[in-house]
Amino acid sequence: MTPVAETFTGVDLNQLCINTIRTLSMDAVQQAKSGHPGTPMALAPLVYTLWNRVMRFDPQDPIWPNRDRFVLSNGHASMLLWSVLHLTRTQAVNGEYEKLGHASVTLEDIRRFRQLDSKAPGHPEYHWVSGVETTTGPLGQGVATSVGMAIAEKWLANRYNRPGFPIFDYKIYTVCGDGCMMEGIASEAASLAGHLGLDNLCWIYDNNRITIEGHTNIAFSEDVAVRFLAYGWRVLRIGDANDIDRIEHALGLFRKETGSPTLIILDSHIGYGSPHKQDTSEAHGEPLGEDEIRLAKRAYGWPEDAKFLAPPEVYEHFEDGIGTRGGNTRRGWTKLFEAYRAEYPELAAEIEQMQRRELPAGWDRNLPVFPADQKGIAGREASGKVLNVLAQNVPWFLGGSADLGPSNKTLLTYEGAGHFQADNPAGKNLHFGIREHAMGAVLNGLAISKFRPYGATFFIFSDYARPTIRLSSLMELPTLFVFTHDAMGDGEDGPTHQPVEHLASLRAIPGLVVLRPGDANEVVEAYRYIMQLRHQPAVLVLSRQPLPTLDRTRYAPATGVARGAYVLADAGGGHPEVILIASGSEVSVAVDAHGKLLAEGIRSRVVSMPSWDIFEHQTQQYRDSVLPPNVGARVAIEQASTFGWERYIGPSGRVIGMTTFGASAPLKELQRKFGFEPDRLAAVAKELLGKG
Ligand SMILES: Cc1ncc(C[n+]2csc(CCOP(=O)(O)OP(=O)(O)O)c2C)c(N)n1
Ligand SMILES: [Mg+2]
Repeated sequence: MTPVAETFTGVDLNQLCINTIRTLSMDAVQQAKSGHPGTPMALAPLVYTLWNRVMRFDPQDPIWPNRDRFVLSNGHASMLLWSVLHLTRTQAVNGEYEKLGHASVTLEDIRRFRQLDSKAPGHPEYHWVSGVETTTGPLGQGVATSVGMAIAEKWLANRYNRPGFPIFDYKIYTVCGDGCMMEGIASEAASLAGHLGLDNLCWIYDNNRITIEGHTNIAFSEDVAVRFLAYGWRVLRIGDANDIDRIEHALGLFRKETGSPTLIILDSHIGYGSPHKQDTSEAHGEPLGEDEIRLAKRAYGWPEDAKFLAPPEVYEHFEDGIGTRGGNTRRGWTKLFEAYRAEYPELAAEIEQMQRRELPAGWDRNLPVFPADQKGIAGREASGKVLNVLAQNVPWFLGGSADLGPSNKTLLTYEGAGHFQADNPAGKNLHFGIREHAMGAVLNGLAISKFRPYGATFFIFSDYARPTIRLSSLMELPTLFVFTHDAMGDGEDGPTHQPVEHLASLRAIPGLVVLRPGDANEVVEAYRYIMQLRHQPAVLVLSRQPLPTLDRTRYAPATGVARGAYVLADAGGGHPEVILIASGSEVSVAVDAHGKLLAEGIRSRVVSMPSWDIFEHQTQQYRDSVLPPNVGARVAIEQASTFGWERYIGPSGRVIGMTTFGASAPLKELQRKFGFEPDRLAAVAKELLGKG
């Protein structure tokens, strides 16, 4: 072992900690032969100051509800996070929120940076490493997600704090770089945060003027300060990223700010200390090289040949700083919470339930049951009724739309629902404005904060939220996306508004539950299923137009939704010769075709298949009972891309779906043009049976 105690006697402890973060980062990237050393070298003083002097975070309990949140939006600088989680000895917890009794990130993990199973992966991963507050890497996502976290804190403080009981008063600190500043999602999110006056939110912008292709002056010359002032933010500037007292001072100003979010612009030097690579894009994303690392270590006054050196004084200094402060604050809060529980037992119970992602008793009370009705009701209408029930039963179930509330039917209209604004943090209706991308990230930030949030737009514009849906699934968050105008139902609006490939592309996202219910009662059952998810996001795809409400005394109950696909109507005796598989608006088309086929003596079966994903998770036995392997004559019908249906129709089946974009015309004409009609379906079924 290196005789560290001697080596560093008399060295300033602040500097020792900062240089430990820097050198661990350089060594890890070098060892992995990949990664991003330059920004950790530059931002080590910031992260050190924020963690050790300012943040209220207890490394012993990284999920304590009132902790300050730290988001590393420039996720490529992940070594900053791995270093600080390691040096503060932050503890690991599992998905059930149990403490595991060991460190979240070990020195061995850092030695194995970016290797399989290491707790120091390439980018921060929420579901994988304790202490990571949100997954980052796709630039702009972290900053936008932090807006959701800030909305969450405002809502929680308003609902649960009582005189003398500041149960929630945490802050959100988000570090970002030029990349995040350039991404459109950051602009959407910053605009919303400024509008909402989220004074619990601080973004720290690493203004190093370097990205991968070189100096930012090749593509980015706007005045970021003026831009954020225009959004309604307070803007501070620190001219020297190594000045930790200034950094502490600026963070203190943020903590006192009321009425606006704060942007701190921090002028820094990427690759600080590296004689040949500082201020160059080479320092961004490749190892410095052994020789350059030696030179940088020399510049820091570090032993040139030491590798992965973490002096004991550094752990002690973090223990004396964030460890002590965080521990005291958390213990004080726990005592406060005990007193709060004695005085407000119901509110305390709510908080605890929410933290465990449980649903309150009676969460499904008063869910509607829709009577059979040939004229029926639109998916979005049924959804609106369900949302209004759930939001009353579950305090932390809330959401809104990207300006399409009246169309998506997502507005909460019951008395007292309210609208979330700067002056009404109690509101349950969120108004995202026309900002689908930020909406998705805000939902993620709310879900990370243990809310059950939903966000809505037209299904076609799921494209604008797709990166956030993907992250939702990667993070294993129970967010809900309510997408209406699911297919050709948008008729006259034409192909710009008619989704084609969207179902297929969302079905391809691992872990995402995609549901396209076939009638109003399937909508109710879809919500019932979704509400019980704790670690999976869901997408609800709903019709604009009325769909017949099926007579469930004649057909199988809608509870079959919980199995992804179920036999809705069958041939007498249960031995079909042909199977019609449908989702959403095509379910009633299939039911009609089934009637025609039965009348002609053809034994058909209708399978309603609202969710591939759920169906895939059923037993083989169940799946075979729905789609018997010996029945090869199968027709799937869905107003969407045919892509992927082969898996259910097999080699001898057919799909009635879309292979082109749609067209601008009334829905009836489109149904005729593209073949979404009972006669066409029945004809294809007969062709398959050789009876055409
Ligand atoms: C959405 C997205 N696009 C592209 C990338 C690839 N990428 C990773 S880092 C980076 C440059 C980021 O520059 P900056 O934020 O200034 O980081 P710095 O080099 O200063 O640390 C790019 C383009 C990404 N991670 N996410
Ligand atoms: Mg940069």
